[in-house]
Amino acid sequence: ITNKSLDDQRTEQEVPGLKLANPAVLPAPQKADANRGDYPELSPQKPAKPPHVHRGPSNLQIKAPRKDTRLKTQHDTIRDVEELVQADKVEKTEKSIISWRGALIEPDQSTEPPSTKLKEPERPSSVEAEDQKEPVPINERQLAVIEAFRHAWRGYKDFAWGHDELKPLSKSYSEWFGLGLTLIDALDTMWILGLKEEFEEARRWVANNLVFDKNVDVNLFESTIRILGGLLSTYHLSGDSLFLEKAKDIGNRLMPAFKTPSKVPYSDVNIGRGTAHPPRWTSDSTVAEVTSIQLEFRELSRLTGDEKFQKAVDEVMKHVHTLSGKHDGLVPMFINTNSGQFTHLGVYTLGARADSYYEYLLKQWIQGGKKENELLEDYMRAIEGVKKHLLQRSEPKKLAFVGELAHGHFSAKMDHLVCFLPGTLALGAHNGLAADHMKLAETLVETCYQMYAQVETGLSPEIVHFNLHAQKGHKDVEVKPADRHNLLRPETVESLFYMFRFTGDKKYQDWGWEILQNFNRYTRVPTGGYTSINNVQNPSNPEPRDKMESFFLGETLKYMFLLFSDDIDLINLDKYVFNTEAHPLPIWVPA
Ligand code: DMJ
Repeated sequence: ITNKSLDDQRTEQEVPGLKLANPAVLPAPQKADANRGDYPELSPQKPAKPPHVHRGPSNLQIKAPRKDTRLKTQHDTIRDVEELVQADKVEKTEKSIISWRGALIEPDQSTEPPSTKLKEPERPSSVEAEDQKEPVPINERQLAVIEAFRHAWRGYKDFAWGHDELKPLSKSYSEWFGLGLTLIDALDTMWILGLKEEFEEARRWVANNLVFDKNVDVNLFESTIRILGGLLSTYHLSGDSLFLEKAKDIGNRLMPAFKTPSKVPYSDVNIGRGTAHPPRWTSDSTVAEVTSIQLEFRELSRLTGDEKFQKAVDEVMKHVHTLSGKHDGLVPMFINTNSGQFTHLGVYTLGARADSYYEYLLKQWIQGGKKENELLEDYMRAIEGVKKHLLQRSEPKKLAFVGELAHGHFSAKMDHLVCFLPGTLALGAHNGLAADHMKLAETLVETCYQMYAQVETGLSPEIVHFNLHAQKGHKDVEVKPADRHNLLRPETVESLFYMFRFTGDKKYQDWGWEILQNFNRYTRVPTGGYTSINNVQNPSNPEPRDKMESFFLGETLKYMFLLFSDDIDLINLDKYVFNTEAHPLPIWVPA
């Protein structure tokens, strides 16, 4: 989620079949991550190798298709959820969490499909070694993703080149930071999809036109996950030091955000002036925002050998770890930059303003080689909190969903953003965490899919409300008029990707394929680009919003491409961890 307001939209109607909607109002906030304790010493990476940009994308080697796991029946699913909900009622004490420590890493609990568990001869993991592999043939669904990407890119190139976001209907652009956001967010996607020409052209823009010395306010979280994250992952994939230089530059310019009385960063930084400030109306920051910048800053320290980046973000995590105001590991949505305390206590969600806090707890733990116990503890405790307070079942299909808690009252509301959770749970289970996390992931990803399948266009709204009581003629999923927009978000496809990687069950690919087709049906603009829409319930007029978010290229299409691939070495999840904007960063101690 973003805090930005929508730019004024031009009302010119140029695209047959797509009608411009009234200016829409976007809901506000973002996501975040977690607490941390002791962290491994900074171990600066070896000096970067000479650039090898001319190498083709590392689309690795052909693997035997994995065995599909048994397809779960609806009955199995209901039983699993019942078990989980029951288990929640069983008292969960601090003790049980602590006892997980050390007992957690059980390779036998790994969710890797059987074929990948067979030990292969050790292969060197370096990028150079990947170079020598035969490229994997691209399958038809992946080709369809490439075609979609090219279509989106054409719109961006023709009407928004070098600007932040394409407005595909008005054939123009909008600026948020004025930093070519879509182009930077899309760099590693082009690399992974093998779009060499497009990549080289975008690289030239970065080399010649990307300048951070600008009097402009940027949001710390957004620019970290999209720009810093995008540059770092592109550096790793391409080996081109240009991207590391740019990453260092933006990283340094973001540092003033941490100069606050509490060291909890401000939300906004002027990257030209070196000043930072909170939003105009408050001195609070969003919890998710201040706790979901860690993967990127930690990696920047490792690459540069300059520990200031990691120190700053670690301080935030250590501080959040000790804070009171959590509810069985669940965190409030706001934190004050002066006092360092949580504010607006009593509201707990896995959606906007808290989401990536949970995601980054697990991912930092993985990034750092599974040594930082406080991160793991906080993650495990939070998932227990989710099960105890937020997990419910809908009627009539008894879909498991994650609702919200406000001052003791449960609300059956779920943001699409929450659909990152099945993927994160599956990633944790793959890394040896509790096996019931994988069960929960399976049930929740089914729900996220139903948030698409039960809606008229087959596209999910931004927010759904689940029915808790069976009513004749009512579906599980209800949509309020204010929530029926779709911003081309990635979370469900992201989770489908993880689920497919870890189970080999092709139903996840099929679900993703349906979603891609519905994006093509309802959001594709014939003259180039894709657009957010205002009404997922009206197939005859989905009311295009005239905006293509950068994460559609950075995340949604990338996860689609990876989902449709049977090659587990195409961004191997034992070597890379994706930041919350789908930019893969290396795991420091790969499995
Ligand atoms: C992206 O910027 C990131 O995934 C973020 O974590 C949440 N919002 C968007 C996508 O929905």
